[in-house]
Amino acid sequence: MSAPHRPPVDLPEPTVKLTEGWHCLHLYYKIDQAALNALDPETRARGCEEVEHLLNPERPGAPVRLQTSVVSGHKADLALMAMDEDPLLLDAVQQGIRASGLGTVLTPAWSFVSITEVSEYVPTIEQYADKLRLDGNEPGTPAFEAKVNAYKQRLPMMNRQRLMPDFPDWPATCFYPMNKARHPHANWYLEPFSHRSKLMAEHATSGIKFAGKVSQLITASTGLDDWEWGVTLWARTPAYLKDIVYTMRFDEASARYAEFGPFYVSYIMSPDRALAHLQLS
Ligand code: 76R
Repeated sequence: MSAPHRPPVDLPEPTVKLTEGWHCLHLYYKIDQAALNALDPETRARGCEEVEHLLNPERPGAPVRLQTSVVSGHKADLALMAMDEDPLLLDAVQQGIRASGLGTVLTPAWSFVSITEVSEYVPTIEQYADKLRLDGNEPGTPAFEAKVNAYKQRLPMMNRQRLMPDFPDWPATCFYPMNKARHPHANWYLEPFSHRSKLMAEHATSGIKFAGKVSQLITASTGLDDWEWGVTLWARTPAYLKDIVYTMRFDEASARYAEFGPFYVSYIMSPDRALAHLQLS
């Protein structure tokens, strides 16, 4: 008899949870007015209560992040963004909507599945020190050490925000998926790491100029959905959404290599306000 199969020791236990970070689900719904007209008043009232409860981020069993917003334009009416270590808690929101009294009314318009990650282009402490040196900072000086130490202090917090993000308290949000091109004359995946890293550093430098105006969350979806990343932006005011995306079009990482899917702009509201705004409740 052959020996029982033993996995190599460094593999995690089989699980739907991530070894680090969270699952992320963006859901978009359209309202079917004919289905709404067909609901009896009790089902409609019950449906609103059920959906309001389901979307309450404070309810027991809610995903650790749950955001409701109202979409501008005809692509959709209602947008939900949910994150958790357990993908089934995210799916439970989707199934809860479907099974609610408003299940025939809130019809799926689009969805996007992704996970959080720390990008391979986030500089390590050594890479950060190298960059300071290249920028003309003198190693060994108190100023140099202070900068390196500040980055050392900041990095764990920054990585935590990438993997388990807090959502900013801003009213406007935009979501779109993107790829990096694989064309004969612009193939991101054939570029050496050093070149990709240089372009992403330039990209980050242009992004940092929007500190206080826009907050971004890049979630990874290669192998999970039809695009490679999801870009979630939150802005203090909607014009900053336009400003940042326009500005980044000139970064070589975007100008040469980025491909974009549909853009969904939405305004964040509490679930009860969203249902009232959508004239469901
Ligand atoms: O995570 C970090 O903040 C470190 C630097 C950084 C990385 C690694 C960074 C900074 N980004 C990174 C990775 Mn970004 N980002 C986008 C878009 O519309 C477009 O043209 C592109 C969509 C925006 C608006 C944006 C904003 N970024 C990535 C990746 C993953 C690439 C990979 O891993 O291969 C993508 C797809 C992507 C796209 N980026 C920033 C911003 C902003 C505002 C910043 C500065 C954040 C800050 O430090 O304040």
